[in-house]
Amino acid sequence: MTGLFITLEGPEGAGKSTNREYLAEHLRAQGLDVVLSREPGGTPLAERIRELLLAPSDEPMAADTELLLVFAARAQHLAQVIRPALARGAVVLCDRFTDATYAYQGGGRGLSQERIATLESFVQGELRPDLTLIFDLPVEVGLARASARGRLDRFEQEGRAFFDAVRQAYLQRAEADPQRYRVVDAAQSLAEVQVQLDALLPELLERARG
Ligand code: Z5A
Repeated sequence: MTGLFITLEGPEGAGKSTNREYLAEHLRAQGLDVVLSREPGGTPLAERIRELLLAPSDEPMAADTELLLVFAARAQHLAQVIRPALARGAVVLCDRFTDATYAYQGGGRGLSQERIATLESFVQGELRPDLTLIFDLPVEVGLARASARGRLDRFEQEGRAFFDAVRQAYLQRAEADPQRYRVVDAAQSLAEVQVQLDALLPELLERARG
């Protein structure tokens, strides 16, 4: 039995965590086994790698170091959480996955798609998300929501051009593969965003039930 792997993507403050809970509640109400996770992180060891990635530091982190740390955390997460959950038939709802690598390390840092794709195949083999929801919103709206929370992490301290490139990378990926991606207008109110998700739920349920 194989489960369903759904990832939630988008820039900071897009509402991924909030809406992951919303979707989980609805899927569980239908009797489905739902596993919530996030990247970087999702296991104690991967969460320690997350701390390294997010903590502001006086020593600049090389872009390749960042890329390898992201995939190191992912390898652990896949081994401990994602693959076992999918193997028992669960729905995995994951806040960010490899699309974030293409968006942040590819779009934002300028690393080549080929280099990322090589690591993607090495770490994931054939595994890709079945469905990816991209919560899209203008950069300034997301940054305002993120900065309202207080201290900014290492990524949130980047400038406007970085986040523009991240957003464009996400939208290009969605455009290139409409089968896998659904773009949600995350600039709307939370209630309006959830109306958009309600419209996607029948498809999610159908796919989860195989
Ligand atoms: N990263 C990477 O570089 N490469 C990778 O491969 C991966 C990750 C996997 C950590 O991610 C960082 O890791 C991330 C990219 C990098 N960079 N940053 N920054 P993260 O997911 O932990 O960080 P985040 O995206 O900043 O999380 P976030 O700001 O919490 O975003 P969110 O989960 O999308 O939003 P939220 O927590 O649900 O909502 C944020 C606030 O907005 C909250 O107060 C909500 O109540 C509010 N909100 C949500 N929706 C709405 C609407 N519709 N209207 C008004 N207010 C709203």
